Amino acid sequence: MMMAACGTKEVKENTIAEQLADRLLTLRQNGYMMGHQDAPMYGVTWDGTYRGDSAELGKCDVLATVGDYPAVMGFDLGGIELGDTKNLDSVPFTRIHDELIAHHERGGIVTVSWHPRNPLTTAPLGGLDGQKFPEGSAWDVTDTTVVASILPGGSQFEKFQSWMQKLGDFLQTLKTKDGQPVPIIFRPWHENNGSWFWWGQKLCTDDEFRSLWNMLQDYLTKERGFSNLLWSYSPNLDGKWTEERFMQRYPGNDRVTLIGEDAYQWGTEEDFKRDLTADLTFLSGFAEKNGKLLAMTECGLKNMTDSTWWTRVLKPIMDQYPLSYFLLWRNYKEEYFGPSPELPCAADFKKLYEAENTLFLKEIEKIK
Ligand code: BMA
Repeated sequence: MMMAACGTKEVKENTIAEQLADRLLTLRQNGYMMGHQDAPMYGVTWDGTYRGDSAELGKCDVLATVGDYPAVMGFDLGGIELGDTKNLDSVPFTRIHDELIAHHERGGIVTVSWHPRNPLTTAPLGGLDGQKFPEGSAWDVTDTTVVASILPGGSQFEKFQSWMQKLGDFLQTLKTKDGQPVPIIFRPWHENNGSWFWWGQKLCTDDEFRSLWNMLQDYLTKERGFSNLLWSYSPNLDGKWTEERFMQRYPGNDRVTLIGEDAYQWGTEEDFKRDLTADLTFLSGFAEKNGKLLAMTECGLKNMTDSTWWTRVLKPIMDQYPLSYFLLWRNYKEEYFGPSPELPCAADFKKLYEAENTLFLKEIEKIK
């Protein structure tokens, strides 16, 4: 944070992340934003991850469905830690770089997650570019000492330091044409109350988890000086939060600006509604009490098996809470969570688009 002298008064200059938080607060007065993971990279019927294929540049399933871009776009940096050229979903990092900056420059908001490989079990040189779910991926939970192994004194400490460095090197390149760092909602160590990632609930102690969070945050903010990252803490849909349980791994009010959760309907509609309502009631109360922003950091119904799900199930619940945004997960041909013009759910998505309180790019681009 910079302090500039102005006459006798000290005037505080907001960091880029603080400016983003202010913008999110302003935008929230108009409703909540629609977000989509990997929106400009590929869709249900197309793959634009090949840089040479210029016909696919700027393409986006949400755009094709409603004529507007999502307000928020999400990107994942899994694979950057080993210097891969493509992320775990086969998206070239050069492309992530370009699309992320392009979305910021068109007035949108960007969020970044990270599925780093398992530092203890990954092969010495890592997997192939774009490869995932081998042994050694973020989902490799065969060993419960991984987090301990990368903390100071652990056997993989040096290795993980170099992984953080590679992450930092990539983040460093995310600048506008005039050299300004892009404001980013940064969302590491997500879904940590589940046990499917090596940083999950049963894979480390509360203290180890907090040390992991702090090590990455202190490295990026203190050592590397990133002041454009708005830190987001996003566990998974739980259904049974109590303040005591939530606090066990919450990194702390001084370390988090936005809280939210990843909430998919994997089971019945009834269970989903009940759990999401319970969680958002708890999280919104916590956010209000602690001065935090609130979001559905990931959500969706896989392959839209119910074509009215957005306006019938999701929206009525979201309408009750002061959310900044909801981010539908990626549209991949085998696994899609967003709309596409030829799908039955396109009609429902248009209704979502037309609702007054849902914000897409055109409704936020002028509000800086
Ligand atoms: C998961 C799935 C995977 C993907 C990962 C990271 O939820 O969509 O296919 O690799 O997210 O994007």
